[in-house]
Amino acid sequence: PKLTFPENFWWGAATSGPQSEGRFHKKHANMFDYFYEIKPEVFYKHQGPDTASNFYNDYKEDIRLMKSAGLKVVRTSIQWSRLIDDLEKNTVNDEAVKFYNAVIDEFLAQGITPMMNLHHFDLPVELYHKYGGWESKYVVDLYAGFAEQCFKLFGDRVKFWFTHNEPLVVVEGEYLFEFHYPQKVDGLAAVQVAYNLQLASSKAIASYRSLNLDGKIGVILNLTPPYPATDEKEDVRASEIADLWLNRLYMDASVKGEFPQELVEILEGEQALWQATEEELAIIKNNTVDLLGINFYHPNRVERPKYSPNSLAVDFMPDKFWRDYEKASVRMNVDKGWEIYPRAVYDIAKDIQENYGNIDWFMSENGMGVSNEERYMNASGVIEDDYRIQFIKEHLYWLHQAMEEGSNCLGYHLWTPIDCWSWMNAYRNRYGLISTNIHTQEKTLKKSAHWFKQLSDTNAFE
Ligand code: BGP
Repeated sequence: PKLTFPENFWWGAATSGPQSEGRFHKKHANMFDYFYEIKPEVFYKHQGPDTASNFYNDYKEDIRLMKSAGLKVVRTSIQWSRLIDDLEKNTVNDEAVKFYNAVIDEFLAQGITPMMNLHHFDLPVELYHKYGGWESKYVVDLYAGFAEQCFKLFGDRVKFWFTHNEPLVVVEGEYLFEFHYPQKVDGLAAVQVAYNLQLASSKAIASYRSLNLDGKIGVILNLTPPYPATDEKEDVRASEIADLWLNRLYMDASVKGEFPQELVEILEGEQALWQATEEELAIIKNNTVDLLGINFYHPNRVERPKYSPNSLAVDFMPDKFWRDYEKASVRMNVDKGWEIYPRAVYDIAKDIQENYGNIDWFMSENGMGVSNEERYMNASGVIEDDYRIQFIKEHLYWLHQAMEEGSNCLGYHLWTPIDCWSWMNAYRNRYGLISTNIHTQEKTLKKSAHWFKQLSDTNAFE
């Protein structure tokens, strides 16, 4: 059957500054720049973020290619470690201002709506070394100052802003599971950082509103809908707790301005509740988002904890559970080890509709990471990624279904427009509509780019 989407649907794709620009002319190192300096061996094939996908030098050509792939909206991010010269005095770097102005103007000239995110795992590392990074409320205030600079400099042309990408991943990667620098395992700090990231988001929103700019501001959250692995009550309960910690903490605070009472009680019971003041809670209450970006990659199959946790917050985390979950009947994205379960898109949309006032939202990331993608290259150098087209179709099918039932979904963004660098995985998993030869930086539309162009031109697919 033919599925049709609204006329002005946001067909788009997402990337980030640290994963696309390259380190060229950057004054400060962010957390990942530094991590690579001290431990290159933990990155796939020891490849770091120095060149990324060379967007700093190639942005014109890249944006032209994005246009050819039918993208109407593109999200990237402004790097704090690039834009700000003196991190404490919050002064701007002229060359960076020139660069971001040129990028924004180029997007607009090509008829692409730029969306800007302000934090994509890329805190300037000095702020971690001096103050403990997101553990510190002083850093929260510095971040709000950086955000204000961005709004003032670019808010006349950028009409969609996001305060963070996946705050949960910062909490997990830096404070629980050791996959991001500083690789701490500290449940109490994790709880504080989760709160501070929320406070930072709310303060940035407050600053945006006080400037009276005519745009919208939100946050990008990765939702990993939990499904109990069995219907035994221990697994069902573990799944509820996972939902509180992974999803509701950020969703409730961002949309309703308060933290889920049940989670607060659990944390209080463990004497692990964050240090919150009345004044901060009022800022959170009064500065909820205009819209939500939701990243969805995989569901969680939650089982009761199997091990004895060595820190409090680990007890709430289902990470270990879903990593262990594998069943022959489940279709896996084998390269990532992530289960493919498109129906979760419908469940997410329904949840937003029923529990979050049907707030405006869009799918801000969804995608299929494939390693060794060159194996699908045809004689003329084009990657024939029919699996990606199929993947997108299946997710759109469920999105469409939810929209038919009244979900206010405004768009679908693929991760990512152009194959880019990605954290520990470096260049391992390719997600783009456009391929990058990482040696020559040559970029080529994949088969999916042509398909996506048609989708975006017609607002429909069969
Ligand atoms: C998301 C991040 C992106 C990107 C993506 C794919 O969680 O927001 O920045 O990294 O995951 O990740 P990877 O390339 O590691 O498979």
